[in-house]
Amino acid sequence: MPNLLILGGTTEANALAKSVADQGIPATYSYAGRVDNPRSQPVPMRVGGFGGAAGLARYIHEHGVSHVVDATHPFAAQMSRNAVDACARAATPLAALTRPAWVAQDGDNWQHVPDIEAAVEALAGPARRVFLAVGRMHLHDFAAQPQHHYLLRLVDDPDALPLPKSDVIVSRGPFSVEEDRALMERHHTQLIVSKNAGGTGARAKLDAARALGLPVLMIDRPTLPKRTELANVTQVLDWLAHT
Ligand code: 3Y8
Ligand code: NAP
Repeated sequence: MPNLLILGGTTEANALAKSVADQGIPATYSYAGRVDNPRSQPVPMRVGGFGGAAGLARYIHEHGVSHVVDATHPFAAQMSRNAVDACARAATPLAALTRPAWVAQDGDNWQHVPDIEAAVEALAGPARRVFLAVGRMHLHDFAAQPQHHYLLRLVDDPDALPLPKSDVIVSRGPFSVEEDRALMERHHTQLIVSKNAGGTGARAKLDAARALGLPVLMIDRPTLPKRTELANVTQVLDWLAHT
């Protein structure tokens, strides 16, 4: 019988957890502990870092983990690198459950930038009303462009904010096009800054931007190490059965 470790924190990880629970496959769902109240799961959860790749390798050994599925967010690059390193050390099968990057469609007005700092540089210039939908962890980077009026969407109430002119919406998503369109109209948004997360949970703001004819500053994904990549839960269950 496998003993699966799911590195979670995404819609896809949640779908996998539901599936393995339904099938009675022993699994543990792992959160980093980034937010106050992470969504509960139908399998046992653990919260917090492992202590680098060495810590993860130790966890795998001590808990008799037979397979690791990295279903973390495409921007959780450090976790993904650690998983590749730890599973190589522990000789434990690893597969990533990923989702394709978003691609611009007719009517989209996207400017691609390679990373967060390039997005900050691209915001140089006269003050605008910017919907900064990149979460909390990188807000301090944008303090380099204090001239804008920012609309911030965060999972938890922030304590201190590094941006002088900002409105905060506390909401964890998944989001809807109608809500995101109304939100941007209410705030007279002129530009959206988004990570290329892919998936369904965060794409509403892009469809709303298209409908409103607004430009998007799209932050491309970090490069990740080579590893087995699977596209859906069925492929993961098949991989589990044959690895
Ligand atoms: C802690 C665990 C589900 C899964 C929900 C997905 C969808 C909604 C869209 C916007 C973009 C953003 C952010 C976002 C999305 C899903 C998914 C996704 C983006 C939770 C969750 C955890 C986190 C961590 C959080 C980060 C932040 C990023 C908010 C749970 C809700 C902006 C990424 O306050 C903080 O410290 C937030 C930190 C990492 C990025 C950042 O840099 O701040 N996610 N998000 C996970 C852990 O502890 O291990 O409670 O579910 C999960 C989800 N967030 O179906 O319910 O699957 O992508 N999460 C981005 O994509 O740009 C919001 O507002 O439009
Ligand atoms: P990260 O920068 O790649 O990871 C930083 C450190 O956080 C890791 O080295 C690890 O600590 C710990 N960590 C990350 N994910 C973990 C997990 N699932 N379980 C246990 N420890 C974890 O990660 P991040 O970008 O901060 O993302 C953190 C969590 O939020 C992940 O679960 C991710 O799926 C979710 N998330 C992130 C984003 C995003 O935009 N980054 C969006 C949606 C959801 P140790 O080195 O101590 O092991």
